Amino acid sequence: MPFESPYPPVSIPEIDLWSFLFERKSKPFTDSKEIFTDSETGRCYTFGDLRSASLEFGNGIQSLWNWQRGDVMAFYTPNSIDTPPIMLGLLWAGGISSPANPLYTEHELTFQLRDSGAKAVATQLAHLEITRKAAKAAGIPEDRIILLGDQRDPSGKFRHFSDIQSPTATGHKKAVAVGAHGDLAFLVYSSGTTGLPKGVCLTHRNVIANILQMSTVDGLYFHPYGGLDGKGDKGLGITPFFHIYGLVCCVMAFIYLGWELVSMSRFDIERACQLIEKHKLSFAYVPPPVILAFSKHPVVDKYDLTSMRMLHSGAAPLTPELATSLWNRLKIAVKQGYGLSETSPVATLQLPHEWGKFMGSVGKLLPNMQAKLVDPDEEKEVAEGQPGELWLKGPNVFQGYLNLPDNTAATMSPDGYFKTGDIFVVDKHGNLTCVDRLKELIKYKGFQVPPAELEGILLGHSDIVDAGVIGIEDKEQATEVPRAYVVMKPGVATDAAKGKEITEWLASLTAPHKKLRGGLRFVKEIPKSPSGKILRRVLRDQARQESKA
Ligand code: 4UW
Repeated sequence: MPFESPYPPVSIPEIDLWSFLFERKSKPFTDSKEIFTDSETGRCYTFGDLRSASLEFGNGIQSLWNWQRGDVMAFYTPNSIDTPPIMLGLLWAGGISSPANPLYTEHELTFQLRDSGAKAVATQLAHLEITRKAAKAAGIPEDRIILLGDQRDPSGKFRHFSDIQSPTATGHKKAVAVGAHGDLAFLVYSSGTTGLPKGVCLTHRNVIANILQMSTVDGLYFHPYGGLDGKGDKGLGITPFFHIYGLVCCVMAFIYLGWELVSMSRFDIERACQLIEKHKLSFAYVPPPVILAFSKHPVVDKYDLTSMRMLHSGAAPLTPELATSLWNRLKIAVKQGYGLSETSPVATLQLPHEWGKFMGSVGKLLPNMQAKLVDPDEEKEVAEGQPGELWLKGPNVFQGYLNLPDNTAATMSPDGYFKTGDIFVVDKHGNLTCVDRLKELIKYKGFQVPPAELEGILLGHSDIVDAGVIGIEDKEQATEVPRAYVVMKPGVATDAAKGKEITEWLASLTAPHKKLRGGLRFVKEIPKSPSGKILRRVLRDQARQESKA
């Protein structure tokens, strides 16, 4: 039998995301509430600033570029407090936001710009060179590249977003379709269960639903307007805004809740501790390696972190040992959540007060969601207590992969469930625990590394005839790391120098999180099924044997 969320359903308004955030009839904070603060300069957007800055930007792109409903803008930038107002202005003007990892190479960015059909890119001065090259390759004119952040282009050629903002008087908010299959708000990239990155289509309704679903559950303990001083929580903004986790949980939900986020453009444990002490930060959404840093790094002892009442871990597995070690050291509790780009992203959350009771669990299904645990071969529900692939249904489930109907069909069941590719067990209280991953994906510190993408690049090397990539566990760093198995052309060297050469060559073509940190192994053949599919499980077993030896 499918199981339901134990929480009462939330009602999801038929409205666009901009109006949902900025036109609420009543909210428990004022327009002068600080929402995004830059950790380095102290520059800040209040709720009122966000509203007006986004209106001015939306208005600007309508008058300057004749921005149309459905036009996509890409974001290629580290965390910046300017990202939220630009994105929301874009939504106001009917646009769709497609964020990309700012460490992407030119090749990776070009792929996303082309695939998403982006008509403009927002970036920062330090990323301008790659942006220019990728935009050129994707046919985006140079005057559609805009800068954000504190640095302007000294040559004056590339406009800062503030030069585009114009007074709101002439603007027209674009009417977007808001129903169950309404207009898209975000186009984020994920490899899903197999293959290369794909555009995950998320509507305004998907995102609004997820903000409401997650804030209802977190609100049971983290009363939105509670926090340390009765003014709401103050969060550490280290989770990337370009990933669905940061984009929805840190950017959009913080605006909705009226919480303040102190934004960091890159993670540094000492700087994070300084900011917690200085701003008396009380909460953060983070991936497990950040929990590891807080629980193990010696520098943490120098700072007063007592304001931090809880951390939330998501995007990759968190072991009970790690949660316990943080508690023992700092008396900071860690609750866990689980989700995917395809579920906007949050699907389950641990109740804050249950973090210690059901350690290792990712909590219960969010309101308005249903789930099944299914035997992936038989496509039948597993017996009670048995592990099975998690299939999900709910208003936060995506619309499909952009222009890929076959991939979309393969990931949806005939009765409308989304197949996550993750294996779970569920206990009698409805607590879900992730026990394995069925799909190909590797997660390095919460970032996706699609094995098929690395295999494709490796096969492009003139000395390589076959390749298979898997993730192996790196316990010290609390993450998986990619490892490649390669078959070389006859007569080509298979020594350490050759391994280093290929590893470095691959690294030059990909973002740093895709580096072969788990090493490269020369093999005689890649194990394959009769249909030619790489048997990754065989490679994983080999890796396990090797680590035991
Ligand atoms: N345990 C084990 C987990 C977990 C996990 C995700 O890059 P994507 O598409 O999406 C994300 C979403 C992050 C996220 C979800 C829900 C949540 O509460 C939260 O904190 C607020 C963050 O990373 O990758 C999706 C894949 O990542 C793995 C899993 O394999 C999933 O299919 N994953 N969370 N707690 N694995």
